[in-house]
Amino acid sequence: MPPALADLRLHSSGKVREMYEVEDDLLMVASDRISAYDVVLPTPIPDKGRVLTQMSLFWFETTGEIVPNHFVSEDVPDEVAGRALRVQRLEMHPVECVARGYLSGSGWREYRETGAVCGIELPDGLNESDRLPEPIFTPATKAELGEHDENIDFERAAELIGDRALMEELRRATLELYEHAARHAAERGIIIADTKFEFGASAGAEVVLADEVLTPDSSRFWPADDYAPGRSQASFDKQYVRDWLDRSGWDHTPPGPELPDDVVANTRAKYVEAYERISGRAL
Ligand code: Q0T
Repeated sequence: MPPALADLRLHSSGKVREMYEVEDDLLMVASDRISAYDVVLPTPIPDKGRVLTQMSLFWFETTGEIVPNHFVSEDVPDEVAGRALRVQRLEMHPVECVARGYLSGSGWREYRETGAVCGIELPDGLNESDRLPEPIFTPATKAELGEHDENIDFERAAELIGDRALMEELRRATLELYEHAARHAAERGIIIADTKFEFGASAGAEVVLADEVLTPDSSRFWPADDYAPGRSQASFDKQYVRDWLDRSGWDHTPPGPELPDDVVANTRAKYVEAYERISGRAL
């Protein structure tokens, strides 16, 4: 029988999720909190934690041939049932492993300023949101809470990891996972523009996929039927929230405003739709 959440020690907490210690493992708990413009809003989105957890689980179950992962079981305390996973505790590798198939966010910003992203030279004349000739590996260093991750080149990432062969394995796993997931999602009408992975080492394997994976919180999901390069893209999941916030006049300083019921309901429906389209499972 799993313990009650109140009896577990907090391991770490982020803006929208927490990790607890359970014996030799960790409990990864996703909340219904949502952030927009880097601010956690006061209004939760019902079932968001369950959607993100079940989406990670779908990918853990379907990418085990590409790379082993930290998933152990869904045997979790009743109060977090469906929105928590028991995972293997790993020695984390201190580099954020990002794959990009499209030019957006910090990738677009860096390309505009330098013509390259993380030291990878790209063709001239690319536009915002363009699909790249092939997916690229763009590592970053994890920032302190409140700061943004810093893009670094492969050589700097290898120095931080302290093992070039291991860094090459992390790049290979990152690009294989992204290519597999992006192809799967595209067949279901969702563009995964980019995604961030974290890896760690276990006693048995140097490269184990950790964290939440290929969710709308760790990736950019775009609706394929609205895709048009040359501008920023609608977010599959957060577009109702962003549109409403933009019209609210909020200046992006905390605290954010309470969301109206219709924005909450529409946003919940988009998360559920993303999960059901990608997994083929009902929530
Ligand atoms: C980690 C050991 O703390 C984090 O997020 C805040 C909720 C990120 N983080 C995860 C770990 C993991 C994982 N995942 C693992 N399997 N083993 N540490 C460390 N930081």
